[in-house]
Amino acid sequence: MTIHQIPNTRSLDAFWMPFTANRQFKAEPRLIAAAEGMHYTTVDGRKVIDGSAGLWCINAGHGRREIADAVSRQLMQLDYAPSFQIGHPIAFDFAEKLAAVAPGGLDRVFFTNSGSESVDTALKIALAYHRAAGQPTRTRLIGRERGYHGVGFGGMSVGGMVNNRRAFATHLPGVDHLRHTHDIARNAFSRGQPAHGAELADDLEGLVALHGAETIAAVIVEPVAGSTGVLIPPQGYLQRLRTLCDKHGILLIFDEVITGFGRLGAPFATDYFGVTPDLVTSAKGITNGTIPMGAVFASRKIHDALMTGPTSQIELFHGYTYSAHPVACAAGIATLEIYQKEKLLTRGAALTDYWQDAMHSLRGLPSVIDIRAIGLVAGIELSPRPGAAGIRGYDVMVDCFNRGLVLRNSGDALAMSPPLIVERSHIDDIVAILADAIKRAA
Ligand code: PXG
Ligand code: PLP
Repeated sequence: MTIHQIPNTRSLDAFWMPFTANRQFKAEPRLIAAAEGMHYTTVDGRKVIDGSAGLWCINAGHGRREIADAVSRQLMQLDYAPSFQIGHPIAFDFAEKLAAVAPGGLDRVFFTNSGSESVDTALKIALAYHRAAGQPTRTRLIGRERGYHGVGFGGMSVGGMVNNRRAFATHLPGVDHLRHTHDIARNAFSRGQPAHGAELADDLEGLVALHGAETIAAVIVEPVAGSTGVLIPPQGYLQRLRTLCDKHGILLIFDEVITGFGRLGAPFATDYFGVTPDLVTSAKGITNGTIPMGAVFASRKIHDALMTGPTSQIELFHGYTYSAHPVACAAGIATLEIYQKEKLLTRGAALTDYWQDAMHSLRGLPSVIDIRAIGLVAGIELSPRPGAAGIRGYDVMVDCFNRGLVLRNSGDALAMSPPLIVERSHIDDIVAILADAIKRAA
């Protein structure tokens, strides 16, 4: 299958790669040496278009000088200072700037270092909130099938990706799941939000009837599920979930690690869908992927409920050594400035029709059983080879890499989320390479 063998002189043995088939990769490595704008350069000098914005994180494109300069200045001015009982100004500055673009006005910001940490933080805030608000029996957490919420024990437990769960027998107790909303039989080849499936939100009524509302702390969902192949919420689904959470006193958490910072053509999915949760998790695009960072956005209702008791008391016993790392804050401020100057948080809205048309032009190619796109993200689902689920998707991913395109495959679903600086000509390149690869993998 592979047409391109990378000359490799270094040992690949020591690095145990994350979420990778290590032995397969090391037998035929794909190595990237540099990046600029919309493109990577491989170690052997080939230009490859970045169709997935790194891992959904390089929203302003690669090699942004403004971020590099801000990071370099910050390293020499204040490389590190703690945020436990001592502070540094840039953390407060960055939080204020984030509060100004906060999803749904959730303007209290808790810093983490990744999406997984943001998820575990949000789940813990939800539990602490109910305890502070006099409802300590609300400890149950509800996730959704085919959800991805990172790899911590909390996120894994509420997540619904089977492979991420089954090797690790121990999960949080008291977790339940809504059914996922993916329904090719009714919704294949929908443009934007599919028509059918809002009633799946009523699963929450069933769980309330089963467990009792007084035991349920929070529901966490991705507004658009990314990692499991770009699953777009049916029309009315998120609104219904919000209504049911309100009815039963349950907090709603949107995991916007992927959808945050402009992916849908609005600053956050919260803004795009006009549904405001109680907590929003983010990471990735917050620093344009340059320095690891994440943030949880909380409503004032939640934040203020915890600001009670003696003022000498630590209100939330939670935090990371690197929460609000000054270098990450510097990268984040420079990133927000680029987003604002280049209007990247809403740029996708003007391109979304072109993007939709381009993706839907692949309809009719062999093995393509569904295409779904929203904002600047798309999922293309291929039929599995008989008895070999996921192999066709993997083959297309490798073939694309060899011919100049990076995309992600989740089994036989291909996912694309280009940097938000993408131009029409790049979209044309992406579709051309992808169409060829899909034909070859037929
Ligand atoms: N929540 C969501 C919705 C995510 O998409 C996380 C939490 C965890 O974030 P960290 O920073 O801990 O990885 C994610 C991460 C892929 C892919 O190709 C997706 C993610 C990460 C790596 C690969 O689908 N999403
Ligand atoms: N493990 C040990 C032994 C530690 O001392 C710490 C932090 O002080 C941690 C884990 C947590 O590390 P972090 O704050 O970077 O998440």
